[in-house]
Amino acid sequence: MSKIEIWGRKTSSNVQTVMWTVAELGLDHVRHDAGGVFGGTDTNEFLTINPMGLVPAIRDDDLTLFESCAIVRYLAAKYGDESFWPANATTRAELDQWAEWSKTTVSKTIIYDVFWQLIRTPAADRDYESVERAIVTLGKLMAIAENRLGDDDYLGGGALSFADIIFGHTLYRYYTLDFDRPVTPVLDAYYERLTKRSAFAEHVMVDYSSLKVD
Ligand SMILES: N[C@@H](CCC(=O)N[C@@H](CS)C(=O)NCC(=O)O)C(=O)O
Repeated sequence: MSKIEIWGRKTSSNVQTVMWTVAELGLDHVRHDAGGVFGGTDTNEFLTINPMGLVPAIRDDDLTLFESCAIVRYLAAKYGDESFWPANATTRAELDQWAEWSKTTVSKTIIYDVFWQLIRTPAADRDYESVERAIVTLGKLMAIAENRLGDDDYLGGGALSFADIIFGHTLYRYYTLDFDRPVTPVLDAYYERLTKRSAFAEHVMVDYSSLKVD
């Protein structure tokens, strides 16, 4: 099997989902810096792989893919064990609903409504009222996660799955951005558990100060 090629800068949260996955699954891979200051996403060669000109994108043998969560699901289905990607359709769907909720709802709120405003938008252009509203929404979403996790170590119970990757990677930004968070002891413990995983520490806990604009 040849190395899986991954295009994307390590500061991108969407790239981080893919990097965290390949590391958890122990897959032989190489990452090419692309996007942001590295550029390289507007070449004909790259646009053939991802017509959106965004990172991440991957090549695994003859297959090329874009869209971070499609990549995570593909890698999980091909290389993951039973706990990471359950074969049973019902068990997997129960996990996938949390993955989909994380991508469409949690990520949208953390990354686009809060992170983008506070880190990637010049101070003069920030809409602090909309950020405040998004932080309130985020509190409600995290209360849902708190309730879901309950006594479980991970979204699937005792072991990490693809759903934890799609949900958990957003927590590094959630816990490191400067705003007041509601009291969520279960979620705090879950995040703490993730930070103890070497793959999470290496690929998700990536300093994003280089992205900050004043
Ligand atoms: N829905 C896509 C979004 C991809 C996306 O927006 N990528 C951002 C980085 S997080 C990007 O490529 N931005 C332009 C750049 O970095 O040059 C996915 O999940 O992969």
